[in-house]
Amino acid sequence: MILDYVTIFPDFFAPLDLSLAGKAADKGLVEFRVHDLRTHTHDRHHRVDDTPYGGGAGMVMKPEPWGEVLDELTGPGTTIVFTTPSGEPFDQRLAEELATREHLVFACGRYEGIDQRVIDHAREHGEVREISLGDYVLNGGEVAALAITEAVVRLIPGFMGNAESLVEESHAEGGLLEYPVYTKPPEWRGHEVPAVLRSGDHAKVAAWRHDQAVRRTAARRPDLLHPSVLDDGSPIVRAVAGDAPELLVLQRACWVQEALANDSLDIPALHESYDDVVAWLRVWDTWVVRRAGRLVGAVRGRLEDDGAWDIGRIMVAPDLQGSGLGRVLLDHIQAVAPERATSYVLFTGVASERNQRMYKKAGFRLRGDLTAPPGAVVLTKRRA
Ligand code: JFE
Repeated sequence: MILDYVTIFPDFFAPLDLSLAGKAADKGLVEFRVHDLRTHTHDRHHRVDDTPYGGGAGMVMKPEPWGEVLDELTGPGTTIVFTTPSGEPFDQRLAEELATREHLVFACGRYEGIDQRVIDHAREHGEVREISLGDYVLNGGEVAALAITEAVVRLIPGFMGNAESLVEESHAEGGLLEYPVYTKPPEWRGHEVPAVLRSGDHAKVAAWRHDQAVRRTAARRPDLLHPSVLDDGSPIVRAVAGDAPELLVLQRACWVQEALANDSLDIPALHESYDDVVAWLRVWDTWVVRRAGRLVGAVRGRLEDDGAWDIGRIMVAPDLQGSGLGRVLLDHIQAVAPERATSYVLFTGVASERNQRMYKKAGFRLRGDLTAPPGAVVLTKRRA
């Protein structure tokens, strides 16, 4: 990949020679080229700016030097990036897209920006992207170009050994911010590493990290959280005995749908009494989600003798079905499976297409070779 930078401050790009991007350049994966816009001026004062048409404060970058530089640098397959506060927001998805390009030209403006005709004209030179680093105002485009470069270059195959791990962790994987991380010593200046991380209980660690990620996300980036998981920061909690009445109501609502979809009333969850629910709550590891105080989702798991983590009773309130909450519950119950669990198993109706689609998407496979109750199918998944 070739990366060109056009600027009136070439010194801004000295960091490109440092460790991160510099290593990629040393490996020949990328080539950085910095160009001083002023070398494309032809007056004694090397002027790159002029007063704005229509009046107003500040200066605007004049088009002629930019025209020359675009003529010189661009060709077929060039993507021209104008960093600007009014561009499309830069994010991990956009970094991944730019990482696929062969040639990026970063046009870094200063003053009040660049004459609009330069951007319009650049479309005749290649693909044009106007990109904002974020909702704040910088003095020019250089810092934004550097940040974009760092995010893009680390995605190039071969960089930092990422060719092996083709699955690059995306920002906010699973829609959550990262959980906090710790290293030695176990106690530092009176602050202790959370005990659960030193417990050796992998299931507990996974559940704790998930909970931390959800709390952080709720506190800092509520926009990332699906409304269905927005309550108080710990959306999925262990069921208590007092949840039984609502669980009974919710499961009846959910399994009436299943009865209709499968044209059968022969479904245990439909016939259970309140006492039945109270009884199974005692022996299944059951988790519930509340939204505004209302129980809107639940799931249960139980370890079988053969090491299978039996997952069941995934239920979502009718108004939230299709919102992704079912998948959140399915992910959660897998994450909290005990260490001894070697596989996951679950049952659903033969005709419950939406359920089956979700389970398959989550890595479960239909098992025609295993016996299921009449009208049901069994799906399993090996534990990673
Ligand atoms: C330029 C400037 C007048 C900005 C209302 C060129 N995310 C992001 N923030 N700031 C930039 C990008 C950026 C990029 C290029 C730039 C800022 N300026 C300064 C002048 C109004 C502005 O925005 C000039």
